[in-house]
Amino acid sequence: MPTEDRIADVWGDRTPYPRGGDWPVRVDAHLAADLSPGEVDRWVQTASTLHSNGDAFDVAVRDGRMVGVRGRPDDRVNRGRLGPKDLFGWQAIQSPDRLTRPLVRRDGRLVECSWDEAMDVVVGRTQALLEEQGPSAVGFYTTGQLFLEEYYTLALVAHGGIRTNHVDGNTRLCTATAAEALKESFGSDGQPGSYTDVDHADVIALFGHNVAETQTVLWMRILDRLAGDDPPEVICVDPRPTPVARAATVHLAPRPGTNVALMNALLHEIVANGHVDEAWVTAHTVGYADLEKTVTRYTPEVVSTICDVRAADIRTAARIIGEAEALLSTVLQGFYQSHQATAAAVQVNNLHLMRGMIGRPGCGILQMNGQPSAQNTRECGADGDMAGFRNWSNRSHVEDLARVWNIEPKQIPHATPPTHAMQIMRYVEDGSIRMLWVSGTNPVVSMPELARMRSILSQERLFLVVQDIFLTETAQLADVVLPAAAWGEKTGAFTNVDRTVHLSEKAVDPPGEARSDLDIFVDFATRMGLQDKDGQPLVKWSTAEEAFDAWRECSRGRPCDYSGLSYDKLRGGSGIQWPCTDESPDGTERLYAGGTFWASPEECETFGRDLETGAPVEEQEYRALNPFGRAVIKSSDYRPPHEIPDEDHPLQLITGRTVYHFHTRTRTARAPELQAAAPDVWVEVSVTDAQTYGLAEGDLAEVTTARGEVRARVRVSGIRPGVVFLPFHYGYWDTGEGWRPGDHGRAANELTRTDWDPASKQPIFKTAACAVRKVADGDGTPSPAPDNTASAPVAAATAEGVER
Ligand SMILES: Nc1nc2c(c(=O)[nH]1)N[C@H]1C(S)=C(S)[C@@H](COP(=O)(O)OP(=O)(O)OC[C@H]3O[C@@H](n4cnc5c(=O)[nH]c(N)nc54)[C@H](O)[C@@H]3O)O[C@H]1N2
Ligand SMILES: Nc1nc2c(c(=O)[nH]1)N[C@H]1C(S)=C(S)[C@@H](COP(=O)(O)OP(=O)(O)OC[C@H]3O[C@@H](n4cnc5c(=O)[nH]c(N)nc54)[C@H](O)[C@@H]3O)O[C@H]1N2
Ligand SMILES: [Mo]
Repeated sequence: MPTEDRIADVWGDRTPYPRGGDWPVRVDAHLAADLSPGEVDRWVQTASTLHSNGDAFDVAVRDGRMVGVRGRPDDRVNRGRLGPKDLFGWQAIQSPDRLTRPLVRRDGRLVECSWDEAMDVVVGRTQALLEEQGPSAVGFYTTGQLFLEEYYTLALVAHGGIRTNHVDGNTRLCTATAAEALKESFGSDGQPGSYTDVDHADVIALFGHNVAETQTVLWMRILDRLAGDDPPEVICVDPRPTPVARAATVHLAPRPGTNVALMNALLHEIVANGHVDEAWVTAHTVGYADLEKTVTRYTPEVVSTICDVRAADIRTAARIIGEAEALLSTVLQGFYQSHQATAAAVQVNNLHLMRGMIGRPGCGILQMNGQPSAQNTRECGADGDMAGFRNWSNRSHVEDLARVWNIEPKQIPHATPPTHAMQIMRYVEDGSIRMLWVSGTNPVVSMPELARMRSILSQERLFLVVQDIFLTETAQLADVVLPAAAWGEKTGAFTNVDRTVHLSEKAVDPPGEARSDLDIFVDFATRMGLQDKDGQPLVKWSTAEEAFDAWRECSRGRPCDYSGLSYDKLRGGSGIQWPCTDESPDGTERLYAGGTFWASPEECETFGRDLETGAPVEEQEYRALNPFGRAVIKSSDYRPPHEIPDEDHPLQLITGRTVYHFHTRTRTARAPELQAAAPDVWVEVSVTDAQTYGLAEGDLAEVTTARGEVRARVRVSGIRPGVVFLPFHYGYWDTGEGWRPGDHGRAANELTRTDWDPASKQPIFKTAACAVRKVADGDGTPSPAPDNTASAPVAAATAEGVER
């Protein structure tokens, strides 16, 4: 099919395959208009940085410019397939409005300057603050979108050089819960499963995960199984009629924020139906007795009233899961961005542990990541974790990292837990963090409660450094803006959801004076004169490959062991899954194949937390659980969402994504095909609520919470009654006007609240109480919402017979 049609036909043609079969190759490609493959100078190997799936492809280069992309048929992740953002998103990199020179604020305005001037200002301010207040004055807020080498360098500079523990990533908003849930159950971060589990599963359950729009190629794999012999049953848990819900055998559409109750009912049924693998549970886990007791109360009838889901549907889903021979589960933001995020995600792990379904073909758990390199932020410790999944509370782990970095253990701050992003912002607000260095994230659009974010980040007393490829909403508030080289303009490695490591090579030069994030961090370390304990430079590398090799050593012997990988090995062929060592030179398909976990007190990444309060578990308490090599089953009672509807705000607001845009759209809005497919914000309401509030398709509505208002045109969709959905992609830069106090915004985060899950500290983007009212009639045209996705108009959905 012509590539242009891949905007309308997101998933392309089917290549069916049977259970246990090999997923066929299908090579997707897109070349700039009027170019033929023969006119391409060279193809350069890379993978997608517009989601977490790790789709491998080559970039076409002609006359020093990117001119297209082509999927890599040999790669284990995508076998040549690409999604719409992969096919069209690269164009943004060559947008004429890229940042090309550093900027500093003079007399209130950002003006261009040289790198020397910019770095002098940054270094001067850092040194002054260290002298005046010490490391606690300095914070770093990074991303899940740089390369592994960049995070590892940043983690070393921040933890080992500046010695602050105010270090986190936007992964806090994204996959902090994935990490926490894996640590709680298995002792360490690291995805147990593999994408090849799709090939073998007879049941695939998706919990709060719209994979069809957010990892389109993984969904193509599932669609191809559904079109082949012996297809799997699909269970979908989502309050919206997503494409996943439409393909599901059972769609459970719970009230937002009731996931733990629903999970407990499923677990209750697994127990009641005798579907627990008791021998496996006894041999490989601790804590089951508690869970059995906790779930007794959660009968389908009781939970049916909490979640507003039919008891019969819960029973059907539980029976399908209980009778599965090979269950694959995925979990994402519908679970993670909620008040009981970790508690809910852990119950999915428990489902697998109770059924002994882990570590064998088809029996995968994917506590999904979202961003392309979120996994690396966590592995390298740029999110505040200790590099290599080491344990902050384990003295010998701190000593071991100090050995790798050649510094004294006491130089690595570890007396208090690392500061999470929401707390970093709080410290900035109260003035104790006086310098914040933001790299690769746009918090003025993506963090909760934007009025508060704007006031925090525009304070006079704050020294704000923003390192980005565009002059974003956040960069506009900075004191210094550092222009970064983007993906395609620099080399580095990164790791997808199923631990597949890809190399991304430099294809073209960065614009103007833009430099890679790696160069910038190394330059900062050099100018600061950061040293190890022998007076040698703390950062001992300058190229990406040297940084990668240093990381291999840091990861050696840890769960995320990269010691057997090298750039050479990652060139050509397929990406490779860690752990990759001398003993497993081709990588490792599944973790925990032998039912032994990274959970012994000596090895584990954390002793865990109380899921309800977030209080850390002490080492003695953890030892008493006796998890030596055994997984930990942690149960949890359901608690209602923190903000529940009332008279003034009778509806529930959830927020999320559409297939065509990536986050704050700095890249997708600059790709014409993607921007045209979803040009502006909309709000989804149910037929019932449309009637109650007198709303019709295309009307202009105002959505209000206790934090603010957003105006958007109405899409009447199949969303469950009582729930309103806003995409969070739309900030203000391409509306041509900046934000002014009193403006009605269009960013969903004007409405969300400053609140988080106690265990993972991930903010709650998916439950708020809101009101909706009509502001003006529509002009007879439909809202700008896409018609072929979760936001499909209810009429179209009915015409296809796919009504909820
Ligand atoms: N097209 C596209 N793809 C992306 C991204 C993007 O911006 N655009 N971003 C990437 C990133 S960083 C991430 S983290 C992932 C996110 O990927 P997803 O988690 O799949 O995306 P979301 O739309 O945030 O949320 C998923 C679903 O959660 C449902 N939901 C809301 N509240 C609840 C609830 O209380 N319970 C349950 N069970 N479900 C609920 C929503 O209806 C929504 O369909 O996507 C990645 N891929
Ligand atoms: N309401 C609501 N809010 C949400 C969510 C939600 O579902 N609902 N989801 C949350 C989630 S899961 C996420 S991941 C966040 C995402 O939130 P953000 O991280 O703020 O979103 P992005 O737009 O991806 O921002 C990445 C920035 O990095 C820049 N960039 C790209 N490449 C490079 C590079 O190589 N170097 C540097 N230095 N910069 C680069 C881009 O231009 C962009 O400004 O949003 C969160 N916020
Ligand atoms: Mo994310």
